[in-house]
Amino acid sequence: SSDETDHVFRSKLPDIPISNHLPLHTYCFENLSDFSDRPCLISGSTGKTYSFAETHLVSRKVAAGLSKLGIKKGDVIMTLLQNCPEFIFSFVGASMIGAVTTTANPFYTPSEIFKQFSASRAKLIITQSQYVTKLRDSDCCENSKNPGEDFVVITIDDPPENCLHFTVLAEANESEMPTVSIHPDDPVALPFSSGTTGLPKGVILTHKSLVTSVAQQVDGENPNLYLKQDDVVLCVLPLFHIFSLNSVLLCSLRAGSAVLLMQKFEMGSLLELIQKHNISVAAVVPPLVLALAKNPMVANFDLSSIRIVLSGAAPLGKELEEALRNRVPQAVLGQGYGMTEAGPVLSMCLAFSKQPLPTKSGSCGTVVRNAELKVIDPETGRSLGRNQPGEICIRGSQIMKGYLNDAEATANIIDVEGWLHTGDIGYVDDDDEIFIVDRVKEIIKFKGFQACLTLFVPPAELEALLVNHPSITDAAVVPQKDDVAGEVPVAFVVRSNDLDLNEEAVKDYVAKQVVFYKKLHKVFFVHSIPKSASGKILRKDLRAKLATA
Ligand code: AYL
Repeated sequence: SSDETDHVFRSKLPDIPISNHLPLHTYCFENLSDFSDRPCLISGSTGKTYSFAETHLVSRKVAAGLSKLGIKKGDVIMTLLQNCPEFIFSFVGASMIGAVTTTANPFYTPSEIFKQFSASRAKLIITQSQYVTKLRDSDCCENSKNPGEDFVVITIDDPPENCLHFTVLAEANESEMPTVSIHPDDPVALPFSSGTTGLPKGVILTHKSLVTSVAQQVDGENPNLYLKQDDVVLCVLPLFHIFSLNSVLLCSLRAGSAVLLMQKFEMGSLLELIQKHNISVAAVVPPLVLALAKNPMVANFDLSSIRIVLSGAAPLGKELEEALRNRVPQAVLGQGYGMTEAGPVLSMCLAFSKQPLPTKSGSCGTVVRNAELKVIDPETGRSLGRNQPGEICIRGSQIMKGYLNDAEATANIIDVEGWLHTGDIGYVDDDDEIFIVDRVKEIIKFKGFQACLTLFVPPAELEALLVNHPSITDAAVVPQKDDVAGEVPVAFVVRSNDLDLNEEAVKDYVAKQVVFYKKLHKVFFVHSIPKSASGKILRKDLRAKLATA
């Protein structure tokens, strides 16, 4: 289909000039002098506060410290951290010297961490002492390297043997920070995502992508997501995930709002912190909305400071939205829709803008400004008009540069005209609002309450583990509906001869190697896995089988 015949949807807000020639850190701190003494980072657990000037200074020190440890432009560092001020100093500090941060999930098992570490070729890890054992775990057979010897490990608390303390970075001399020239197309962040198919892959987000995405949200006369200097923005979703990193942290830095950091989710402390710090903007995910709507404890707290609740990362049902409205009647409730590869934000609720527009419950917003969105027929690729569901595609300077070292996967998701194909099925209504109704991608989404996020389970990753088992010849993993988690992974397994291999043994085998939310909930033994002529697993058939089982 040619551009002329495409139905392209745009924001209702006019395009704005975007300073995406600037490096990300320069852009984020561009207006620093307007609010240098205001609170920037507040630690929820200790109450310790860093002003914008302090945040900027410590980040420069970390930049100098990283450089002293040999980190150069283009090098990758890995954070394996819960939310904490050091996360921000590390990310921004790395950006300042043109280095790239790959953000890893500390709940991951040693082998999952090792896969990300080696795929990203990280040179240094910043973590907490409790996770250092994961880096030297002998269960992780591929890992013949030793932390502290073969790569630098820095901990933000008491360093175990061979590790350095974060002060080597935070107390470095900022005047020794090298000057590097950064190109807008240079990478700055490398989150991992499995996209629409296959194994987790590094998503290359450049300075230009992230500056564009943040500007699409908070810049302009009438910002789509209007954050003010006196806002206190809740940061309980993990910063290793792009939702929190972009829409909470980077947007707040740019706008001059304070970020209230919670290391991990706990209902009682969350409610206390909302009340104590007058949290005004809360970025949440549906499982957290459920907790806020249903937990009886909530009634004992004053939540009247909240003016915006931004839900994202998974569908938020109308009923749940209504239930939350009863708890925070003064707040504007709405959604953002994002995908790591898309930079990440595709659409945002227009009731969050400075001059708010009316919006509908259940919508995940309107496409962000300075971007184009279309909906295509997944079979023919033809673009569709309003109210017709199809695959959502997005184009603009915010989308990823591509997958790390995977030109084929990149070409499969970004077409020659620059459209990124999301694998989400949705439609745009008469008022430009986007509704997501389904997914065509193979990915399983687990609503992980403990991790306070909705988390991806890449079926291909579990299938690779399963066929690695000596008694398994073939396997397929698909989602099964679950009341609590939304979806959980279940496996169809073909045994070789060993009929002793039972369901429990297969579950245990997988459970030992993966983070909790990737564990198999059921195993069905079958004689063969249905496949297409080209060898692709017919996931639809297996899902249908489950539905009737
Ligand atoms: P990833 N409603 C339904 N599904 C959603 C929504 C939503 N509001 N948001 C995300 N998804 C699904 O890479 C969808 O299938 O990034 C999408 O392709 O972990 C997939 O999640 C992407 O998952 C924001 C608001 C970021 C949301 C995000 C989401 C990032 C999730 C910034 O401001």
